[in-house]
Amino acid sequence: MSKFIFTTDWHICFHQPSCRVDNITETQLNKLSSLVNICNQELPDFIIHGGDLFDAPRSADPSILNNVISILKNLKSPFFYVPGSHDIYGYNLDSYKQSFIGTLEASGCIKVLHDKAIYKFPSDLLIGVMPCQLSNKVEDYLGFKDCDLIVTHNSISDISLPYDHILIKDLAQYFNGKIFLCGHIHKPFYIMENNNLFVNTGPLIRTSITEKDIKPHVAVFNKVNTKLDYKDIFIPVLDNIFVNKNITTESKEVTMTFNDALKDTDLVFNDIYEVLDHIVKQLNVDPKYAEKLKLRLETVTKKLTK
Ligand SMILES: [Mn+2]
Repeated sequence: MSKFIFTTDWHICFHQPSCRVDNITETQLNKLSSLVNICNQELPDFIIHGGDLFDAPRSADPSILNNVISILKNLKSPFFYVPGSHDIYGYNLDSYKQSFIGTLEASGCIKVLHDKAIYKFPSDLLIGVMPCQLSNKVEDYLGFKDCDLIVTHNSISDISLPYDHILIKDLAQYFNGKIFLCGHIHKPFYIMENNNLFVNTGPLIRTSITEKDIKPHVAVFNKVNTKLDYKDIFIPVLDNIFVNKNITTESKEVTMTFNDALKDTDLVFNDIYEVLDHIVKQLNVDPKYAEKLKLRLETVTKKLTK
């Protein structure tokens, strides 16, 4: 029997996100304490984190890091960590050592699983680890066929995305009875495909207006032989923390997401408006803001083509 908790994409940030009106430092430390309490009540054999613990590799001000360390030191279960895209510089996975994640590892709070490899875990579970940026191809996962769990910080999605990703249906056909713990895409899901369970718990700290409706939670798994039970435990959140009626701020957030989504795309579009339409649909952007973006794009296009 084994019991474990999956959590991912905490995105603890060093600056106040423009879309939130609470005191983010205070809120995120409270949230982290709630999460640690939940873990200590559940007492899993281990906790596994899917990456992006902080929103950026490091900050000049280490105060939040010290607070995070003192909270995580209270955890009663071992805490394993798979590096995410926000934990490293450029595409250099080794650079996590210079990030706050490296300091957390040195403090003994977390154990970083930094290589693409198979690890033997408490309760004899075999875990295949795919840290960030290492793969967006199904073939790269085939070495994990004997694993019980696969943890990844690459884009695994049920719908096609405007950047590199693997579709769940393409990956699932090579596996049977596995659990895929997915980070990176801030979209919570439980999806069964070909007798495999794909899980993403989404972010803990919502740093963008597009994440407003996400309910932060951890996933608790109980595996007895081949029988698997799982449940979500929700982290308490404050009400009304998002800026309302501030079109400028909200459209700025959407524009930032838009810029991110444009990176590394290999889709073909006939013009910039098709790109916009595609992203607006993928991200479920409110039509009001989509219209605002379109107007902005028209203004820029006019200026550039003068
Ligand atoms: Mn992330």
